[in-house]
Amino acid sequence: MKRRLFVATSAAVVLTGCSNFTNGLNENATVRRVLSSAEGLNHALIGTHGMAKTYRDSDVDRQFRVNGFDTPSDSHYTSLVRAGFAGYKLVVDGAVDRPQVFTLAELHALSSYNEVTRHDCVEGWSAIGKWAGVPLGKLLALAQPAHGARYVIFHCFDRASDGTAYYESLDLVQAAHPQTVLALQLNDKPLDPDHGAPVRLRVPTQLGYKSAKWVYRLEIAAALPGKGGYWEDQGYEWYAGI
Ligand SMILES: Nc1nc2c(c(=O)[nH]1)N[C@H]1C(S)=C(S)[C@@H](COP(=O)(O)O)O[C@H]1N2
Ligand SMILES: [Mo]
Repeated sequence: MKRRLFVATSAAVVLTGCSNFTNGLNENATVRRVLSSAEGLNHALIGTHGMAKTYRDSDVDRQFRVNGFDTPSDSHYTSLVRAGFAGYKLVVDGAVDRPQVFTLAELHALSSYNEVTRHDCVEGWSAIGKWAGVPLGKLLALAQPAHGARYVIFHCFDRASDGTAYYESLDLVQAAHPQTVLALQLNDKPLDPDHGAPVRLRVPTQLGYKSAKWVYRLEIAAALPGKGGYWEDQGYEWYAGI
């Protein structure tokens, strides 16, 4: 942790002139302000500059394990599945200047990411998959985070057996990482319900639980609710970098 904080501090100096951010998020004044200030972000800058290793198509694992809570079985989700997610909408709201609502077709039109990366679960298994989808930075640039915005909170359809909803969060720096995507496809096929259909977060620079499945809302906020995620609220690390 000490080493990470040290690297974070030195990375902040480089960050202002970083040319890696070509996804448009830089054009937003608020995001630029957040990106150019290490204040309060600490470790997040490491993930921003480090790229997750990419693999060849031939490295893809034929079986990609399903993990976590059960696939939602409530009538809302199952009727979305039956309709091929025609009624699905992704809401981007909260501390933004331009709240957005995207249909699945609109998200597909924005899709530009396609990479083979490894998913690492904290429980000790990994799987290599080919992920395609929308760089999260693109959506944030459209929504324009408001002054004071710091985080993206991912709200999910599924719940623990006690009724607690699964959620996750990233700060705006990690959200703008070029490998942070809202995935629509795994291994050249639309996500199946078990892997988070129709839209899931995919963050290859962080542990598996950060990659929230079944996402229906991105809430931009100045502060985190609780510790920033379902598992974080049980004591797991928030940043969880690999
Ligand atoms: N909504 C939601 N997202 C989730 C989980 C979950 O239970 N609910 N589990 C997480 C964990 S611990 C892992 S390892 C991955 C598993 O993704 P997979 O089922 O596609 O392999 O999803 C993550 N995202
Ligand atoms: Mo996991």
